[in-house]
Amino acid sequence: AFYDDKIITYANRPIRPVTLSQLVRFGQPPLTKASLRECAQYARTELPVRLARRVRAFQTLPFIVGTNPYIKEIYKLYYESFESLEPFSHDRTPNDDIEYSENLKDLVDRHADNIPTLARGFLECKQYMHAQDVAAFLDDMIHARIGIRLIAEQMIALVRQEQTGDTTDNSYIGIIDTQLNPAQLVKQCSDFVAELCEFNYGASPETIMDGHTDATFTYIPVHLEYILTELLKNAQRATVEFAKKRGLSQPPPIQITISHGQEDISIRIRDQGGGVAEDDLNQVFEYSYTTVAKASEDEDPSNIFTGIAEMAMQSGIGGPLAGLGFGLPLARMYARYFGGSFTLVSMNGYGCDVFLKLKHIDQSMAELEI
Ligand code: W6P
Repeated sequence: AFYDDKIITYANRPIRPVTLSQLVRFGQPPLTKASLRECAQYARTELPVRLARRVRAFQTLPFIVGTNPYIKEIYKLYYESFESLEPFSHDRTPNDDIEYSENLKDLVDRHADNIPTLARGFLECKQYMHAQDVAAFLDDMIHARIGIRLIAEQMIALVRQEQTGDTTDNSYIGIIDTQLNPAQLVKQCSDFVAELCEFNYGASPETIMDGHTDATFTYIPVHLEYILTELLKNAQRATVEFAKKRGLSQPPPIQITISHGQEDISIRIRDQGGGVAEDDLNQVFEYSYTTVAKASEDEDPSNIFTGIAEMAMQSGIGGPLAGLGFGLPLARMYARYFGGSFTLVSMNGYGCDVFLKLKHIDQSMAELEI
């Protein structure tokens, strides 16, 4: 096809990593034509490169895997997205930001279910690929997807900001919050998870918070929201199940400590859910695409995993993946995306500590290659 050569050309161009501070600078109020132009110019040249690289990644899969309907569907989606966005990279002085932004919205929507679809595809191709190769492909794909969506959504948000003339003194710059209060988001996420936990188990643990609960930093709320929801879901579920097993009338509380340091914001989530056996510790971060693919077929309403996934989907939080075997690897990928980390420490027979560390934006962390 006509676009095959173009895809090779674009895919061979280097990625230009985006930094949080760059994204913030683009949208620094007052939003000027020039800064919108700068962001648009970056998106217009960068997205085709990133999409072309995704197309190429699919082309490296074993031939038979590429014939799988689910895999092929996502491959075609990337190919078509490249075709629809590539023309926008040519104009030197484009005046079609609104049309471009509509295209990006379409891209974001159409790619919404990529990961469960890919999971389904790879499940059917198990006999043709090693699990490590699938995991490497998924790591690369999911990492790239985060970046593509970040650039697209920032552009969409800035165009909307310009359209609505919204220059109110809110703390948002596009999809970035310059005054994100982690304690507040922890509260919001733990209330949400507790409700689902209550619904599935008839009980939920209390959340106790201490440390620097007034701290604020610059971050992407939807990323932190995803990470926290995922971690809290695991912590609450383990706590309630372990309390039942021990015949406790009340599940013990989850303790959360927030600290605001020179370079990072740290969040420690401490549960008394019995901990994770040594042999299972590594597995916690492995893609379990079996569960993702299966969940939509046979949903067990008594299972908090599927229950939460279903409700999270309806409320728009977490998406269709929540708690389905992709949850923790994805949460860790979000944490690492801008140089953060999270570590799970098990106190066997008692509970788990999760240490989440996120860099302040002023350290100008760039998205990291994996
Ligand atoms: C557990 C297992 C787990 C995973 C992630 C976060 C917290 C917890 N607690 O027992």
